Amino acid sequence: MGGKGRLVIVSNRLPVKIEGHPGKWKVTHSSGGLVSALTPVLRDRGGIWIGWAGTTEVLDLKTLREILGPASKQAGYRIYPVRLSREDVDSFYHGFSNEVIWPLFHDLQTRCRFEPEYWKSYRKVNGDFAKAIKKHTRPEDYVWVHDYQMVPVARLLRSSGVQRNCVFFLHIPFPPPDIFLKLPWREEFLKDFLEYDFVGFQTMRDRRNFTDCLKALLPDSRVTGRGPVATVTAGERRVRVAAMPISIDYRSFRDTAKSAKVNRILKELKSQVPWENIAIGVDRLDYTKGIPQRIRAFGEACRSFPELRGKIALIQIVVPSREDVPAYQELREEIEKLVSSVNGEFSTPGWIPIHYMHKSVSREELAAYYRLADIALVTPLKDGMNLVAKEYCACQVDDNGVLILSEFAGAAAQMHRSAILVNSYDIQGMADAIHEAVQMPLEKRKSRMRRLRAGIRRQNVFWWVDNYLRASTGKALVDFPEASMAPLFHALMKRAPEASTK
Ligand code: GDG
Repeated sequence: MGGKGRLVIVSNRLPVKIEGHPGKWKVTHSSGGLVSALTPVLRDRGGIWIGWAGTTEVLDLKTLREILGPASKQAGYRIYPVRLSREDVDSFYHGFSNEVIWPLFHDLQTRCRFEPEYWKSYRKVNGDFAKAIKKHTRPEDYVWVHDYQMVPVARLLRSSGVQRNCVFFLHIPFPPPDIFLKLPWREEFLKDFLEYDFVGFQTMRDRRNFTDCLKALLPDSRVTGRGPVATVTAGERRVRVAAMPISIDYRSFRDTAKSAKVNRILKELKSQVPWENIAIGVDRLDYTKGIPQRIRAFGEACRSFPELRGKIALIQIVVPSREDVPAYQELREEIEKLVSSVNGEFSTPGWIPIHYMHKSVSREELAAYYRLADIALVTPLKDGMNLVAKEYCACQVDDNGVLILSEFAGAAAQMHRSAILVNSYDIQGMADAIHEAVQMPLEKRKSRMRRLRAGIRRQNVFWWVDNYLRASTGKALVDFPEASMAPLFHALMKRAPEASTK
């Protein structure tokens, strides 16, 4: 790593997306965990973000840059778009990424469609990303590639004769061998990971699954070292593999939650949903998030514990996602049927058990909902991390809330001691957990929430990126004299004393 290297983030989606039509282009923020986690980091330190702007309209690069220019200026870092055609989006994005890797890596292999065309398109689009990296970066830059849509980038870059410091982070879980081995292109895909200098996973479980797959498919590979960072040797490749749980900008969520604007929204919400116990669910529309199971569990809680009726409400926010994929449309219909069935069974004049919203809310509204909720239901069937669990806690400025957390979320590895852990497939178990949360004495709620918040405050997103940089480059942040590093360094310094105070 040279001292002049810039941070280059590469991900399928840019943090902004282009919508509209010629003459009326609109640039909006994209949502999702990766963007939520990385935006504060680049905003603080500058750098480059390379990705797709979410439109398949045939726009030349000059026009694309013109549309994105103001957003890039405002963001404080450079945004370089990669163009994708409609066919690319169908086969690479909806196809290989979301109908093969996404379900397979969330242990839902029966949802996979192993189409050979998808694989070809996946590699072609990754080749396009490799070309963009070649064009916009310098040899001393630090290229940080993100997530399952972009695995072959390092190999394709290398095979085109370009040398870069390339590291990778997988935001989703890595499956165990009995599931991974079903992938028709398993060996090549696994070898793609080994083309990076450093590969980060969310949890030790994911890293172990990865090294178990290596042992199964590449018997001459060796894993050495214990602790969060180990070394894999396979043929001529030596790659460090690590468990590095992602986090949130704790301070920003906490401050938003305390702001006058959020207090105003909260006051209004309290008058609209006056029940003693409010539970909240916030998820992208996705079958991995366990939304139908959660709604059934909430109905079961109303059935099994009649004393809850009239006293508890669930607010379920479902953010539209992958709307043109039939499986997601079916999921939406399933959720809406379940909501109306529970509401039909239990509503009384003046009380509706489930308040369902299929829309995205502003960050302030989100913080107000988090504050309003006495209980968070974070119950994915499987999740790399789940940032909602951490955001909910950061916004509990009165230390009041109870977190009900799926044992299959990566977040459980860090939060299991002070959350109520559930098996998100166990409807009765989740209903019992809701009852337990309602009954939990205030002091117990507070001491658990304080512990959860202290953990996230310490291990926030800046801690994550600092750790990642140290582990992947072998240098501390202060060893990078590049000016663009300074803002992050200052951000870290500002945050350091806070860890010991509140
Ligand atoms: C992937 C992995 C991993 C949601 N609704 C609204 C809104 N959101 C924001 C949340 C949160 C983000 O979206 C969702 O993050 P998750 O972590 O829950 O999930 P994925 O999108 O699936 O992300 C996941 C993550 O990457 C990071 O590594 O944790 O496991 O699957 O930040 O707040 N934000 C606003 N309005 C909404 O309506 N403003």
